[in-house]
Amino acid sequence: MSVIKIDIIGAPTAFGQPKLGVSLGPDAVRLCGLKARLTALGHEVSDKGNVYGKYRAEYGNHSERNEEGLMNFVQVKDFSEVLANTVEASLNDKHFPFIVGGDHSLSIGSISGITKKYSNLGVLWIDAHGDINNSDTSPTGNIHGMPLGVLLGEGSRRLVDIHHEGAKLKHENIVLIGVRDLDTGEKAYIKEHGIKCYTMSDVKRLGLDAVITKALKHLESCDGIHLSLDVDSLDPLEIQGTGTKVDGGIFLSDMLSGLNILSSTKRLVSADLVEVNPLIDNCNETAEKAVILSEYIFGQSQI
Ligand code: HAR
Ligand code: MN
Ligand code: MN
Ligand code: MN
Repeated sequence: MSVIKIDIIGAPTAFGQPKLGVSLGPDAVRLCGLKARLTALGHEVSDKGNVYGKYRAEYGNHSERNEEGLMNFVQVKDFSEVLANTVEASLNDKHFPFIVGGDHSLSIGSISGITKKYSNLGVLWIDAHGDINNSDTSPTGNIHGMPLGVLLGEGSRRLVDIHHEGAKLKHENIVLIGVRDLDTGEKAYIKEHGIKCYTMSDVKRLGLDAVITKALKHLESCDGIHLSLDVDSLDPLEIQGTGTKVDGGIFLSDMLSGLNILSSTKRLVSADLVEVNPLIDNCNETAEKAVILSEYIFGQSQI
């Protein structure tokens, strides 16, 4: 197995959603031995610590809505800029940025950093949700429901232009997997732009292995692949510690098999692992499972 120079980047933001505790996700995952367990696979792992902007989610959510209807806009924008710089620096060192969250709004920052280097980036978005709202379609104003929308150049200009101007991703370079809770505006947007989307029904019908294989084929011409893995893609029977659980998800054993296929292609250049919230968990089990997911992202296999 080839050695990967992994930078663990803690992204303790909670400003993209209203629940307390998701900013503690990176440390909850560290406590389960993330660095040691990835090192044990033979990789060179460096823990870069947590990224902080001007605001600390641990001191409470502000829950301020701006004139575009965006919650905690100032905090999310600030955090995204800092995270994008950190991620870009990691890629400049020729390392693999592994961003551990934190709520899913962090992908605005991580992917903005990555696309400075990979201009034709492919993204596998594994999630119960589409996260493809924008300031016009969002029913909540919570930015963790909008990262893909923002990265595609939709909605608030000030979010879209984070780190470098304009859209960071192309519609044809995104594949959604495991979705089962889409808002009306998201469904319309996905249809209108022909975005590749494997819903939970597709995953049940085809199997996750086949879905991942098809997704990789779809992203064949991309210059790199980023995995954005929301733990709420997993079934709530197995994952308690996350803020927006949706029944009927992917089971851990299936996910590990799918990740195994993904990691063996060696096309991944970066990854986010998001929405671990230890305050609504059962004895840190979700963080433990997040570490198991991480092991498979980086090439653990059953033999
Ligand atoms: N679609 C809803 C919204 O936009 C809920 C989004 C929930 N998102 C996450 N991330 N948990 O996937 O508000
Ligand atoms: Mn180095
Ligand atoms: Mn998400
Ligand atoms: Mn989700």
